[in-house]
Amino acid sequence: MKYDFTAIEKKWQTKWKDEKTFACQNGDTSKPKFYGLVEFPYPSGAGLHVGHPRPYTAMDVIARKKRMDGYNVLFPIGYDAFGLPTENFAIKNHIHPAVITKQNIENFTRQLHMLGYSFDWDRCVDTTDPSYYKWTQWIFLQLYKHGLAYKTTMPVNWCTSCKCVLANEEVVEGVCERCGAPVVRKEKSQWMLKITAYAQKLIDGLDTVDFIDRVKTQQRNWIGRSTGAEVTFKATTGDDIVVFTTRPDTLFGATYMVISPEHRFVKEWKDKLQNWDEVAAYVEEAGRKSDFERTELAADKEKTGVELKGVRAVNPVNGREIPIFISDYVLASYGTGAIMAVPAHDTRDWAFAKKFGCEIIEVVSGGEDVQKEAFTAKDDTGIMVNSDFLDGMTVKDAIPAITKWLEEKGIGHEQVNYKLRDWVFSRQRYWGEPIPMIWCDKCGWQPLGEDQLPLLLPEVASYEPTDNGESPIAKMTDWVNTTCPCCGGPAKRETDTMPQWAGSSWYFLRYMDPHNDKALASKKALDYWGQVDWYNGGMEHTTLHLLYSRFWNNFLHDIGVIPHAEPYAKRTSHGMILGKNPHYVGNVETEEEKQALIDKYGSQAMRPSVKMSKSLGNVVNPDDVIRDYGADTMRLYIMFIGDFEKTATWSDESVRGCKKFLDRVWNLNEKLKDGEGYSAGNESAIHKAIKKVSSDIEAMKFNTAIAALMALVNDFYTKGAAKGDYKALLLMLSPFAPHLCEELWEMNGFGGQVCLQPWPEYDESKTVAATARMAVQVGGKVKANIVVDAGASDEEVVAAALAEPKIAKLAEGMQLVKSIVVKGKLVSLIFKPQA
Ligand code: ANZ
Ligand code: ZN
Repeated sequence: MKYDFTAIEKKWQTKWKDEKTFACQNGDTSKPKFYGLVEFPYPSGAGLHVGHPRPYTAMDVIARKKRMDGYNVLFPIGYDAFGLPTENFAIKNHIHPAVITKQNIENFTRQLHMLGYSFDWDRCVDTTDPSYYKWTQWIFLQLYKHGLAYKTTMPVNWCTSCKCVLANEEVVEGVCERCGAPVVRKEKSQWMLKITAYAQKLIDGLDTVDFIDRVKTQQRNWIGRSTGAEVTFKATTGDDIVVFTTRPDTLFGATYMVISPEHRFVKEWKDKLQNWDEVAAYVEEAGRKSDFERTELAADKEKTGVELKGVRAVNPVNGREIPIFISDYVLASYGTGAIMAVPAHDTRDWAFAKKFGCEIIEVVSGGEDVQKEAFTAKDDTGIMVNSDFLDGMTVKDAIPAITKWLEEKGIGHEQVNYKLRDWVFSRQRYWGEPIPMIWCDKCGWQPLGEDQLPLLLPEVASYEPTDNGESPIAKMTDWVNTTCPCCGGPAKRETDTMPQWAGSSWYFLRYMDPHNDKALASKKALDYWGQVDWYNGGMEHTTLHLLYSRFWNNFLHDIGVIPHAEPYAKRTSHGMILGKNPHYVGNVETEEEKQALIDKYGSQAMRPSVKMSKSLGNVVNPDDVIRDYGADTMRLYIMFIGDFEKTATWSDESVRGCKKFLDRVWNLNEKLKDGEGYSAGNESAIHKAIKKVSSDIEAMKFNTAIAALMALVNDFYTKGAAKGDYKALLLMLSPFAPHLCEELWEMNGFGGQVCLQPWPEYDESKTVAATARMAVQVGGKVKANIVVDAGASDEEVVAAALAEPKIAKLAEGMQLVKSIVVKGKLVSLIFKPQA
C-alpha cells in the first residue's frame, strides 16, 4: 500500500477535531497537570510564516509526550489580533479591521489544523473579541485604581510613518521597529503604566524561575539596576544640584558638572546666564534628538555642549568652584538628569574635558597617565590618591567610606537607579482596546465603571490616523461625548487606544477559563493550572512581551487576583529559520561572478543564509511543503533541521530526506514478523532509543532524538522487526509524525489512538546490549572464542567468527562449505581448499 499522506492527515485531523481529542478538563486531580505555552500568533494577511512551525511543533511534541506521560495537558492557542498591519490594510482597502481580522484568523486556523497540532481548540482566544478585551480593560482599571496608570505630558518617540507614539522598546536603532521609518521626539500627553514600581520585583522574580540564561541576562540588563549615590552640589545661585553617581569615590576628581539640556535649572537661570542665546539654541537642537541618538549613536562622535556662563557650582568635598555645562550626553530621563564629571576616570567625561579644556585630576592611581586616557577600573587594581581621607584605599573600600561621610554631612546618600522607564501605554490608533477613562473638566480623569465594560470600539467612517496625532476615534463625537461617572456633568472619553502588548500581557491566564464572563478566570481554574509550566518563544520578545506580562502578572498577584507572582515557571527560546541567500558568492563558480555579486550586494553576498523575504524569493510557504510532502514530513523536518536554540537554514533536500525516512517507516509495516514483545535482536536497541528520545525531548534536543529513531529504523531493516518492536517505534515517533503513526497503529490493530497511549518505559539494565561468548570450531575442534551481541543473527555470528584473527589465518586459501550456529554457544565451520 502507498503512503498517501494527504488522505491520512486529513482523516486524523478530522477525527481529532470532531472527537475533541485534545480538549482538557479543569480540575482533573487524577493526574498531574502540565501547562505548555507557545506565543500566540498575530494573524497577518500573509498567513502562517515558516518561522511559526518551529516553536509550535516543538511544544506540540512536548505536549504530546506529556499526555503520554500521564499528565493533564493544557496546550492552548489564540490570536493576538489588534495591531497596525491590519489597520493599515483596512485604511488602504476600506474594509473594517474586524472583517479582515476574521478572515485572517480563519486562514491561520486552517493552517494550524493542517499541521496536526494538539491544541485545545475550545480554549481559543482572540484579543479583539469584546468578551476578551473586557478583561484587558478591567486590568487597566485595576492598575489605575492602584496608582500604576497615569497620564502625563512628556517627550515621546513619534513614528513619522505610523503617526503614532512608540514605546522605547519599539524603537530600534532610531527607527520604528515595525515600519523602519525615522522616529522623532514629540511632546504628547500619554497614558503611562508604572512598570518602574516593579523594577526590583522583576529582577528578584528571575531567581525563582527556570529561564534560559540569555533571557535572564537580557531582562536584567534591560531593567538595568545600578547602585551608587546621590550627592548634592551647591550652585552659586543658591540652588542644590543633585547628581547620581556610581562612583562617589571619585568625588575629589569632579572638575566640572553637566546638567541635561532639559534640566529645570536651565530655564530658571535664564536671567543669570551671560550666553543665553547660545544655550537656548543648544537646548532646541538637543530636543530634536532621541535618547538613542544622544547616547549610543553618539558614543564615538565628538562631544558637544555649552558652558552655563554666570553660574558655577561648588564641589562639596574641597570647596572648589567648578564650571557647569549642558550637554546632550546627559539624559533628562535617567538619575537626576545631572552629573558630576570626573574626566580622569570616565571615558565620556574625558572626551568632553579634552574638547572643552576642563581640568583632569587623577584620584585613582593604577592605570596609564590620565591625561592620555581615562582610567576606569573599579576593582582592586586602583588606589585612591589626591582624595584626602580616602587616600590609600581601594575603590571598593572608598565607595562605602565616602558614602558614609556624605550621609553624615547631610549632602548625600546611597541610591539605586534603574534604566527601566515607565511604559507608554497609549496609541493614537483605531485598532486597539479603548482605554476606559473619562475626562471631566470638573473632576479630572475618572475611570469608567467596571459594570460598563467592555467599552466597545465605535464604528468609524475612516481609520486614517489624523495628522495632529489624535486617534481616528476622536472624530466620533457621539461616542466621545458622555457623562462624568462622578458628577454626572458633560465629559469626554479617552480616544487613545492600548498598544498591542496589552492583550498579550495576560492571555495565558484567559486560556485557563476562556468563557468566563464573571472574572478574567475563575479562582478554581487559576489555582488548578497555576503557573505556565513551560513557555517557549522568540528572543525578540524578551524585553517587551515577556517583561510586560511578568509585570501584569506580578501586579495581579499583589492585588490578590491570581495565585502566583511569576507567570512562567520555565522559558526557553528557539533560533530563527533562515532562507538560502540567492546572492551568496558560494553559489557561483568563477572569480568574476563572485566579484560581481560582491560589487552588487556588498557584505550580504558573503552570507550563505539570510532572513526569508519576498524580494529575495526565498520564502517557504508551509502550505506548499504540506501539499508536496505532508504535515508529518514538515513537522519532522523542522524538528530535525538543527539545534533548536540556533538559527537554521531551510533546505529542500533535507525535507526530501525526512520524507524518505517516513516512507521507510511506512514500508517496514509490510515486513513485520509476528511477536508481541520486543524481539531479542532489537531489545537493547529499543531500550536505548526510549532512553535517548525521552531525555532528548525533555532537553529540546529534537534533532538527536530523531536521529536515534532513524538509527532504530535502520536496525529494524537489517535485523528484521517484530510487531512488538514496531509498536515501540510508533509510540516514540508519534509526537513528531502523529498522523502517520496513528494510521499505522490502527492498521496493526494495536487498539485506541497512539496519542492516548502511555509513553514506553525503558529498563536501564537492558540499554547495554547483552553479549554471548561462543566457541568457534573448525573441523570439529575448538580453535577460538568470540564475543557477540546476544541478539546477533546467524550471519552476523559467522561473520564475526571469520573475522577472528586465528580463524582468519586458518581460513587463508580455504573456502567455507558449511557453518552451523548453536545460538549463544558455538559456531562450527567446515572449510575445503580453494579450487
Ligand atoms: C561620576 C563618575 C565617575 C561616573 C566615574 C562614572 C565614572 P550607570 O552604570 O549607567 O548607572 N550618569 C548619571 N546620570 C546620567 C544621565 N542622566 N545621563 C548620562 N550619564 C549619567 O552609570 C551611572 C554613571 O553615569 C554615573 O556615575 C554618572 O557618571 C553617569 F569615574 O558619576 B558617574
Ligand atoms: Zn465630573
